[in-house]
Amino acid sequence: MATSESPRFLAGVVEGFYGPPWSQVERGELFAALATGGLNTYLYAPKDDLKHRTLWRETYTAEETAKLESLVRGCQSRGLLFIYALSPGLDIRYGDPTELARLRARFTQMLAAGCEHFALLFDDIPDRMNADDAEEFGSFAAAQCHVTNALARWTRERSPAARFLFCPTPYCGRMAERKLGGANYLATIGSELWSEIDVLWTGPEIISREITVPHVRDLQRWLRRKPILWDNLHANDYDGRRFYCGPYAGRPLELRAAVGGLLLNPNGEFALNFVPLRTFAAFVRSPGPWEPRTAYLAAMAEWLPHFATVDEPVSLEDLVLLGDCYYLPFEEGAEAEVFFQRARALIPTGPAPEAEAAGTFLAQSTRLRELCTRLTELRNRPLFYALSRRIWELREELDLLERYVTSTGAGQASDAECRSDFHLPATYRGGFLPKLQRLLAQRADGSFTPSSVP
Ligand code: GDL
Repeated sequence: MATSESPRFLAGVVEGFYGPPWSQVERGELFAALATGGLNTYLYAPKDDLKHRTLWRETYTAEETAKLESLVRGCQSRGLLFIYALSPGLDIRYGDPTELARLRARFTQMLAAGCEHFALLFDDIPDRMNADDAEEFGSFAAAQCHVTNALARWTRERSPAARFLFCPTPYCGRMAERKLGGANYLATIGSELWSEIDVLWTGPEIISREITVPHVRDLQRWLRRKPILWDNLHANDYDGRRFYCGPYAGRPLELRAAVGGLLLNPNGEFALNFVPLRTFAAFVRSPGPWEPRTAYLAAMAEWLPHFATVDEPVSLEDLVLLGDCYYLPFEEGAEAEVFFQRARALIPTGPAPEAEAAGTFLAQSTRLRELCTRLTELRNRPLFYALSRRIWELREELDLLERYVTSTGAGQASDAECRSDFHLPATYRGGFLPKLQRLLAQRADGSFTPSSVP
């Protein structure tokens, strides 16, 4: 079997985000991209697939099994590891043997579908057990080890080459510091979880700007094994307005030797993951040095052919400008940052800005706004549908800023007012959610305060 010579280092993608899971077609495209990029793993863990979490006890129908079987085959035919994950943590009774039987029933179905590798995930679950479990196991970590060890041993007997992964309840540095899962959680995992089982970890934070070698080494001391990174750098399920097409960044190349694997949990919209995947694959294989921006520009050039429109082609310069507006969670791309600073300098209440500065801003804004309009004519409709809501909003904001700068800028009366018939109260930035968002402002240190403009 293609996957029996399992490479130890796992590098690939975890479909582990909230929201609509990827389609079979998208997963097929993913497997092709993983193989092309020299990656070797796909971890199946779609949060909002009902049978992955909420209905974990139910077995699959014949139709569902057939779909999963075709995914397993799709991976195996390309030499990729298909790892099947189940998340029973919302309501499992850890000490109840019938619960273990249910987990085994699901894994039996997957073994029959040809799957060899498995995972149990305990992220994002209530941080408590029922009274019986508390009495039997004493700690949350011990209860999870009991179930995971039993299932992993059972799996190994049936699939000798099986890799088995475990996601702890505190799965990042901040959660561990806050003692999520109880005192000594990670130490208990280190000593009680079977040493053959790998542990997933997202870094110092859920979304980690940087992941350093010392951070991972420190964790390794607790876990008594190298963690496998579940990297949420490009995940966008926590903010429907954003997506990330910036490069894999904030991780040194040396990290590769300090971890047991690297799995990227990217944008929920499959079509938006071209650059994240390309740059991630390049990072995994890079002989060094690693220059994220260079990798980004190279991947953007490769992405460009996907932007054929019915009419005027999109230029690489325009695509980079757009990509820079949706770069990474903690930074804009260079061109978007310059654009923003320019816009900001034009908005303050002070003296009218220089005509030249306004002119530069207006030219760039028009370019970006017109690009957003041109993208409605993309031939690749899945790509456009993934972009459309975000770039619609971007276009609206650019349009307003241009009107503002034109009506209040150089040569206009000092009390000139800006009004727009296209940006009317309640329809523009309207609705319940923005109203709620205006109630509290977040300070730079992360704390919240009542907003001055409710
Ligand atoms: C999480 C979830 C993940 C989600 C991500 C980003 C892990 C282990 N779990 O906490 O499903 O996509 O944040 O929102 O990362």
